[in-house]
Amino acid sequence: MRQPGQIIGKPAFASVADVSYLSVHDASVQCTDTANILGVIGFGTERPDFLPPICAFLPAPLAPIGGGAMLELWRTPSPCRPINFGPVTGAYSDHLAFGAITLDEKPGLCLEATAETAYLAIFDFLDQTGFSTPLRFWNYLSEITQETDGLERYRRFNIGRHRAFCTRLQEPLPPAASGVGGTHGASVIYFLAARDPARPIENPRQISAFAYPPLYGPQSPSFSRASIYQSDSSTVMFISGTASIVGHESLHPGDLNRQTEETIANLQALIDAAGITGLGNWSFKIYLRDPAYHATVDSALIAAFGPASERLHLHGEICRRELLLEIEAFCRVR
Ligand code: 3EB
Repeated sequence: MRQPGQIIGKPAFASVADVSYLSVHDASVQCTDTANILGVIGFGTERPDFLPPICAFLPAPLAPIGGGAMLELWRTPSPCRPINFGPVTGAYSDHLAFGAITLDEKPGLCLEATAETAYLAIFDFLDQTGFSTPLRFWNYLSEITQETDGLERYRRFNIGRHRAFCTRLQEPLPPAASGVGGTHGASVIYFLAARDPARPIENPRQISAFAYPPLYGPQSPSFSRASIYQSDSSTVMFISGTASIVGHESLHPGDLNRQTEETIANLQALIDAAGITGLGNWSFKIYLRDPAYHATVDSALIAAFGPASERLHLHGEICRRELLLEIEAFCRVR
């Protein structure tokens, strides 16, 4: 029999943080106790009715593919409390904090400045809460590949993020992240943070993103390819947004099947590089330039990781025009 609070299809052990991708209905059925909700992200929905106003909620500018609205739910084994600081809204429990911010893009202000201001506010939140180490960032930017005054918005974002990291990031390497273009609405950033750092992991098949040559913009993107976070009770792996890039080059432009294979080879390389055994259930978020790619990518992921993995497909713009998809992952380690 299912225990209260146990997540269907998931192991009964309590991971330091756990994610679920659920329809609004399934989430309302499962979340009879909302005390353990660290944060919720809405795809194709505003705050759902079942979620108490004190729970941290962020509507994301990406639409789910293949059905109705979806929620990304981060839960922890211990109770969560809300915490807001400046423009950052979030929550924390024993080991982790969650936070979210919507970028305030004012006319006449460049995205470098807006991104730097947002990240500085995030670092203020981290300092204030004592969860001073960011573990994982999600960056969803509107019109990500659009040029303004001769420079692409993603490249401008990289400049602003880097400036904030230079002055405030305490770790020598940037955390894992995803960077994807939204299809509607304002740009947002959300994150998980801890009191102690994760172990960053790079992909031997790829040049580190933070070492990309200037071909991809005046400032390379600040993120690690993956990380392992170990608390006293459990270990989890975060894999950053991963695409069909080998070295620093995009491979197989326009070829969905081969980009999917290359992306899965990169995910596999990161898992191998992590050198850990006992990897448990996988959760994947799949960002697709065209919703029609859904079936191809989903069956390739099932073939590689099994049908028990959790998969959320989202319609988003990838930050390089030639890339058709990007996949991120979260894994509980036994
Ligand atoms: C890449 O490998 C693809 O800017 O935070 C992936 C993950 C990508 C994170 C980011 C960008 C970011 O360069 C794009």
